[in-house]
Amino acid sequence: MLKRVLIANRGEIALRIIRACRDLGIECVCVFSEADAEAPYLKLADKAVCIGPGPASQSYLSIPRIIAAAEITGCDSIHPGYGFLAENAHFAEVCKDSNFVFIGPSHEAMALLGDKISCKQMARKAKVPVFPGSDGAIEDPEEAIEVGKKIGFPLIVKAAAGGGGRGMRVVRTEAELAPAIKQATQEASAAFGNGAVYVEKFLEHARHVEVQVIGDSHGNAVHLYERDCSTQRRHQKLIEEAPGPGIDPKKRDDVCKSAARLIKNAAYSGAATVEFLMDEKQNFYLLEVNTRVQVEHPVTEMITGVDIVATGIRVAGGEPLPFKQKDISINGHAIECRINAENPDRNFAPSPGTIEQFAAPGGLGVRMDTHVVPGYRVPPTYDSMIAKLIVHAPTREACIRRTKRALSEMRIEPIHTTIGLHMQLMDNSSFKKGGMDIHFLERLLKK
Ligand code: MV4
Repeated sequence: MLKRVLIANRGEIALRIIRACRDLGIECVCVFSEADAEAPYLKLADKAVCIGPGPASQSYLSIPRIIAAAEITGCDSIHPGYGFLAENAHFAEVCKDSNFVFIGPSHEAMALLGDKISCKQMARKAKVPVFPGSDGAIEDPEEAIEVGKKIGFPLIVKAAAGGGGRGMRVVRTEAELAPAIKQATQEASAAFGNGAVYVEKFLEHARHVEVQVIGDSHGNAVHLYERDCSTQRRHQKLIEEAPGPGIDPKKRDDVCKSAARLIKNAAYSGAATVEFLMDEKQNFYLLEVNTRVQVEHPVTEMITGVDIVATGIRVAGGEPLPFKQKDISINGHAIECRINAENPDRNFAPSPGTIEQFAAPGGLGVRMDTHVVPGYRVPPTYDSMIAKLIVHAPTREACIRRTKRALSEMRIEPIHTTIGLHMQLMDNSSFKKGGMDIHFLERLLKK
């Protein structure tokens, strides 16, 4: 059992982890940068330690400073949250070598699944559907041309070390293929220090369906059903929901079991998300595995009743999963709206500043995960997400109505936010029908 967790993150997810530690009766220490020195959630931790100046490279991304903070405060474990160092296998290894439990997978499992080429190989072995394409890394553009001849265009070139939309290139003709591979290789070497690239069939119209999974160190792996995250702009999700609207129960079973099989085969411990693209016929193909707790984990918590963050902490401490697959079922529907300090009318330009008026919605089925309080100053230094509204109801229709009700109760002023856009989306006919694909929001914003 873990006794004291160092929280190596900030904002709403730091608060989410503080709450999980409190619920488990575990102590927690939160790090902070000079830009977050006044943040109110720090008072809710047992202790808070300043680890450096605002820029993340000198604070939340500094491995020596975080390890030093854990040592000084007598922590036995480190929770990375999401973003920053959460998917850095070197950091996970340094934690272990410094005798701290990393709350997440082993660095080996993280590296295996974090590399998209080895992840795809693992998936093939586990009989998880992947896009047709090159067997592994492309050594010579000729190989990719052969793939193109065999499976046809369009293709997509992806970097093994990429992810979340970074290091990708769509190729529509054979002539474009060799230059695209050359460029992608150069960019990937410069950006990730790993120039390995691969090609696969490019799917034009698809939904983003991802499966929440969790494993323990005793070989157990359970899925917590899927989320639909198709409503996104430039790879930034805006709305997530669970379960995925319109997914056939047979397909659901198939995609969720595939995800659980993959992490079981990888001997994975902790929470993970297995991302898929799903076409109109509900065929699905693996995209990548996120080896961390995700921003949108609350919608899954609402429909399953599982505390994903607390469970991740318990399995990191060596406990077996406290539930079996048969104990997990879907109850109702949940929608998450990301509230960002951005101006949708100015191309989503960041809108930092002091929040003078702040009113959070409430009532049955309404959850706000936020570190914001009245008078909070949103620093310009970090990600613009300031709150997540999570709404639960018996059906999707009731959930949309309740989300509108909650959005209408919410007040965040005078900064610009995405609240108005969410209100518009809840009234959008395509959204109401559940007919979104990954290009839906960008199409809508062009109009
Ligand atoms: C694809 C794809 C189409 N075909 N792979 C983008 C993020 C990264 N996780 C993978 N991505 C994509 N991979 C094949 N074979 C389309 C995308 C994609 C996308 C995926 C999920 C959510 C939004 C997206 C937006 C544009 C492209």
